[in-house]
Amino acid sequence: MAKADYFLASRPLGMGPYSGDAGFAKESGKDILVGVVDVLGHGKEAHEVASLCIGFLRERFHRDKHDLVRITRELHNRLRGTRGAVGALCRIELASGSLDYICVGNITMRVFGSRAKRFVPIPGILGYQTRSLAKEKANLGKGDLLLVHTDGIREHFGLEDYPELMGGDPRSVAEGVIERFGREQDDALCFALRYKG
Ligand SMILES: [Mn+2]
Repeated sequence: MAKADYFLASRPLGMGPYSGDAGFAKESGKDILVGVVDVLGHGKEAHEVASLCIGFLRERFHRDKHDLVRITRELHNRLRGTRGAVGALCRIELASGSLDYICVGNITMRVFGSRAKRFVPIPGILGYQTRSLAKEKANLGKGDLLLVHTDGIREHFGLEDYPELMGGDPRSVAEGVIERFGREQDDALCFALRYKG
């Protein structure tokens, strides 16, 4: 049985066609790799930079998925001269629920469940300036829900605002979070992962 279920949902500003938010999630042997970016601004130009980020990350993770600090620094360098982006990278080890992550700038990462946690991002903008980058660690418990979302979604909601969050499958959760808490003035993207232990 799968150790985790996950889904990535997005909704471009004004229903599209271009979004400056982009993400990917990929199972790779014993782990799941996740990347989420929010490029500054909106529209076609932001979308092009977002696609560049995801292309870079996919290719980069294919070569080496362990050194998140190095990958983030390389993405930072790759984005110099562009409008810049904020972003989060995660690697979730399926057997243990161990989560390595780096989150730079205004991206929300939260865990709901037995090990509820709100992660504190490193201040900065990839392509411009970041504080010194460091990988951080957390652990997911059985049944925990990890959310990674952009600032096109209000960050201060709780279980009381969305009680179905803990029982829902990742697709309904990711889509439901955008529907309920998405801001109309921005692109929105939400990754949801349920760890099944
Ligand atoms: Mn945004």
